[in-house]
Amino acid sequence: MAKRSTLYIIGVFLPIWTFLTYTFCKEVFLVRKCQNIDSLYTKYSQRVKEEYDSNRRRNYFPEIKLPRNSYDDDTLNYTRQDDICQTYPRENATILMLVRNSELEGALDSMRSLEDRFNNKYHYDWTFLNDVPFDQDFIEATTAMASGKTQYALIPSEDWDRPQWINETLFEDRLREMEDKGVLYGGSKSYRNMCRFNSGFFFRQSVLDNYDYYFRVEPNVEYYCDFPYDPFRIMRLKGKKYGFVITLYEYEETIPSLWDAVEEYLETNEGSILNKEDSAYAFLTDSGLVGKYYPIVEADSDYNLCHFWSNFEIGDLNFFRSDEYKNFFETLDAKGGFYYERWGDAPVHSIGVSLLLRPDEIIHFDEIGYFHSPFGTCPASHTIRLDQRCRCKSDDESAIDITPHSCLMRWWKNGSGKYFLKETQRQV
Ligand SMILES: Nc1nc2c(ncn2[C@@H]2O[C@H](COP(=O)(O)OP(=O)(O)OP(=O)(O)O)[C@@H](O)[C@H]2O)c(=O)[nH]1
Ligand SMILES: [Mg+2]
Repeated sequence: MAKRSTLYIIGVFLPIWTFLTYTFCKEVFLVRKCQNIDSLYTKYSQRVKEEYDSNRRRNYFPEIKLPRNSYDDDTLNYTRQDDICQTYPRENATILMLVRNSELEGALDSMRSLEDRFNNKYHYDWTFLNDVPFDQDFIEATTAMASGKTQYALIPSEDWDRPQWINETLFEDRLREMEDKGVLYGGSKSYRNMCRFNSGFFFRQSVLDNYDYYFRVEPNVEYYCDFPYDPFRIMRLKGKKYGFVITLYEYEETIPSLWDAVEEYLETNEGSILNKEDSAYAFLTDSGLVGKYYPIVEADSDYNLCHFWSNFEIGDLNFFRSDEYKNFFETLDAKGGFYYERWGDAPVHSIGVSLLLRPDEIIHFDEIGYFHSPFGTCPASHTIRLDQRCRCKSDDESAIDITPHSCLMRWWKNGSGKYFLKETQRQV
C-alpha cells in the first residue's frame, strides 16, 4: 500500500506539482520582465512627451525667448497661434509666379510645398504670368493645386521683348562672347527678357494693380518648414517693404558695368539726394572682413556683388511702383546692360532696395526654410526646426547662411542685422 502511494506521488503528483510550480514561476518571471519593459517604455515615452510638450507649451507662453538665430524677437511672438478652428485674416497680397507652360511639374511641386507649409491656412490668390498664353493643362492643374483663387495673365510684348533701341549687332556680338566664355545663361535671349521684366515690369502688370504685396515663387523650389506667421502681415504691421531669405555674391562677369551705371544714377538729381547713411549702401560696398570671411571674389568696382536672391522675395508693390524705383530702373535700363551684358533682376532689385529704402524696411525672414537649387537655408535653432516641422538641417551641404558664399553676415553687420554685431560696430 505504502509502495503504491509512493509510486503515486512520484508518478502523478510530483510531475503535476513540478509543472504547476514551473508554470507559476515562469509567469511571475515573465510578468516581472514585462513590467520591467513596461516601465522602461513608460519612462522613455514620458521623456519624449515632456520634451515635445515643452515645445508645444511654448505656443501658450509666447513670451519665452527662443534660442534662435534671429535679431527680431517680436516676429515669432506676435504670431504664436492655436491652429485649430482658427480663421486667418488675409492681407491685400498675392503669390506670384512667372513661369512657362513647360515648367508645369516644377510649378506644381513649388505650389504643393507652399500650400502645405503656409497657404492652406490663408488661401491667398495665386497670380501666374507668362510671355505666351497659358495652356489649358497648366491652368487646370495649377487651379486644382491652389487653395486660393488663381489668375493667369499674358505679359504684353512691350514689357517683355527686346526694345527697338537695342543695337542688334552689338547685342549678338556680346551674346556670343558671353556664351564662349561659358557665362551661365550668357547666350540666352529669353533669360535676358526675363531678367529685365523682373527688374522693371512685373509690378506694372495690370493684374497686380489692386494688390499691395507679392510673394515671388519659382518652379522647383521647396519650403522646408511650416511658416510660423503670415509674412505679408509681418510686412504690413512692421512697415517692411522687401523681404528675403538668402543673400549671396553675384557672378561679376554678368554685370561688368552695372555699378558704373549705379554711380551715374547717384549723380543724377534723384540719386544725388539719397543719404547713404540712411540706406543699406554699406551692405553693397563693404568688402572688409566680416566674421571669418572676406568676399569670395575681389570685385573690380566698389560693389561687393552682394545681392538678395530674388527667386524668393516678398515685396511691397507700392515701393516698386513708386517714381523713385521706376526712375532708378529706367536710368539703368537706358544703358542697355540687360542685353549687352546679362544683368540679373536680383542685383538690380537688391541695389534698388538698398539705396532707396531704410535698412529697417528690409527684412530677413530667418524662420523660413527654403531651397532653390543649389542653395538652401534652414533655421539654425533646433527648437524652431521641431516646432515648425522642418525637414532640413542647418548644416546641410546646401545650407549657405554661414559659409563664405553668403552675404548674410555682411547684412547683419551693415543692414538691419543682429544686435550684437551692431553693438560691436558702434563700439569700434
Ligand atoms: N514665361 C516665362 N517664364 C520664364 C522664362 N524664362 C524664365 N522664366 C521664369 O522666370 C523665373 C526665373 O527663371 P529661372 O530659369 O528659374 O532662372 P534662375 O533661377 O536664374 O536659374 P535656374 O533656376 O537655376 O534655372 C522662373 O520662375 C522661370 O519659370 C520665359 O522665357 N518665359
Ligand atoms: Mg530658378
